[in-house]
Order: sequence, then structure tokens, then C-alpha cells
Amino acid sequence: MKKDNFKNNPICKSLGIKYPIFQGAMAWISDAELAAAVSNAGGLGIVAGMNSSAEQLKKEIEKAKKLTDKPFAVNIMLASPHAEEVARLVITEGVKVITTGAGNPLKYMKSWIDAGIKVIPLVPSVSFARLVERAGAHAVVCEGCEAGGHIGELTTMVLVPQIVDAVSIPVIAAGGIADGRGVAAAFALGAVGIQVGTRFLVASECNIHQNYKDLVIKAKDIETMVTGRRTGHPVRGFKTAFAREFTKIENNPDITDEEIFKLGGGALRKAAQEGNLLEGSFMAGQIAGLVKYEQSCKEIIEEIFEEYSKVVFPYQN
Ligand code: TUI
Repeated sequence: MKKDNFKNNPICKSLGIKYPIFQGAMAWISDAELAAAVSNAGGLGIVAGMNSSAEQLKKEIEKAKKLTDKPFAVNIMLASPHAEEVARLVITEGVKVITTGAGNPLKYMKSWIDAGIKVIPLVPSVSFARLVERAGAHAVVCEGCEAGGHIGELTTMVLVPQIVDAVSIPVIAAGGIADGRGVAAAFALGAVGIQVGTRFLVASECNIHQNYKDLVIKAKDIETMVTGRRTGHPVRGFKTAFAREFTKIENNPDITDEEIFKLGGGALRKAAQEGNLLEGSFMAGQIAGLVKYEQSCKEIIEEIFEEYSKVVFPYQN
């Protein structure tokens, strides 16, 4: 069968990876073990900085270095109270690639670039993509609101081609991609790579509670919803008891923003570690309905790119 070997793919070439796939940085989920498994399988594994302190993140980075000799990245969640200290840590730890999310990375970019780090911010709009390109970004991850977790306004379908036209750095598409058809669609829109979160939730190397994996495996097409619009941090996750309750509280004008934040606090950990279906926030993308079984990261990545080859070269034997 005819296959693309990605040897001339710009993001594979510049990062030294075999397949143009990033694993999404999911808080309480994307640990060293998951990131290393993705990197060992030829993708770009990403350790989630989430709300970790520099001390906690240092341990995770050191673990990832032990588990893989392939390139991996660290994601800096810019809304974290520890963003400043982890922004310094990635330099001293010699991290080679950084992705950012949930905010504006501009104030850190010069120090990262001066340290020789490749900086790949997540951008939810054209203007933001232009801004980070001017500041020296190596590439951008362009995430549509089909994605799980904290989302922007636009869908992947409309966001990717507009950003591709607006910048000259490589664009990685994210949001709503979990198989080879999604890769082909992303490439048709002008992206050179993809970022996948939801499908890696069910990877055998993903250390989340089995209840979380079961929600993904059993999900149908319309089982995610968006909460948190009122706080300015809309988040997509499964329609669980917690999500419905959150919506009720959000719609109540007598409840303050602080009380809403308190309710959200800790809910991600309760989902990922405890599988707590009543109090956990189980973030996932709309593509969950397509994810049907647990596989290793290697199987997931190889299956995605086998299928991609069949989609783009359909009449080969
Ligand atoms: O960041 C994510 N997904 C996340 S972060 C998260 S935990 C969290 N906790 C509290 C507040 C916010 C998040 C759960 N899921 N994805 C990447 C992403 N980045 N999505 C949207 C954005 C984004 C939004 C605004 C990136 C840049 C941006 O710029 C705003 C500005 O400063 O102009």
C-alpha cells in the first residue's frame, strides 16, 4: 500500500518526530508516562504543566527524560498561578519544545526562544496567531471548539484555513480529530500536523480512572456540553451530573463567580484520579463518540496513519 513517510513534513523534520501528531496536554492526565509512550511511538508527547508547582513539574520532566530518548514537549497552562516559575523551570531543565494554552505567552517567549526552545502556542483566533508569529513562535496549534477542556469560539473547520492563510509558520490542527479521516481533513485545510487529546484518554498508558475511560468508550455523538461560559473560561466535557449541576448554578444570578470557581476547583482531579461521577469534571471532545476501544499509544498512532494513507490513496492494493 502506498504510504506517506512524512520525511518531508515540515513539523516532523523540525522537531525530529516520525509522525505529525501531538498528544494534547490534558490536566491531571498527560503525565510523563503518557507523553513518553506517545514520543516512543513516533509522535510528540506533551507533559501537562497544568497547575503544578515548579517542584512537582520538575519531577515529571525528569521522569519523562528517563522514559524516552525521543523529543517531547511541556505545556505551560498560562492561567496557572505557577506559570511564572514553571516558565523559568523549562529553561533550566533543558526542555526542547514548549506548547502553551489558556492565555497569552508573549511575556515569556523571548526568554524561551533565546534559550533555543521551540515555542508552539495554542491559538484560538487569527489575530492571536499573527501576534505569536511576530513574537517568534515556531508553529501554532489551532484548536477548534470541538475540543475538550478550555475552548475558544470557532470550529476547527473554519479556524484552521483562516490561520493557515494568515501566518507562514506551520499550523497544527486540533479539536475533533481522532482518526485518519480527521488527519486527511486537517491536511486538506492546510495544517501540517494534528493534535489529539480525547483518543489518548483511552490509551493503555493513560493513567486515568477506568470510569473516565468507560465514559469515552460508551459515548455517543451528543454527550458533551460546554460549561463555564459565565466565568469567561468555557470548558467542554461529558454531560455528567456535575456538569448539569454546574450549569444550573451558573444560571443562578444570586451565586457569585467565586462560588462557581470553588465548585470547579478540584473537579478535574476527582474525575481523572477517583473516577468520581458525581463530583468530577470529565473533560472530553465531541469526537469521543468515535473512540471505541482501549489501545496502546503505538497502536493508536499507527492505526490513525494507516487509515490516513487509505483515505488519501484510496485505489491502491
Ligand atoms: O487550555 C486548554 N485546555 C484546558 S486548560 C484547562 S484548566 C483551566 N482552568 C482554569 C481556567 C482555564 C483553564 C482545561 N482545559 N486548551 C488550550 C486553549 N487555549 N484553549 C483556548 C485557549 C486560549 C484561550 C485564550 C489560548 C489563548 C487565549 O488568549 C487569550 C488572550 O490573552 O488573548
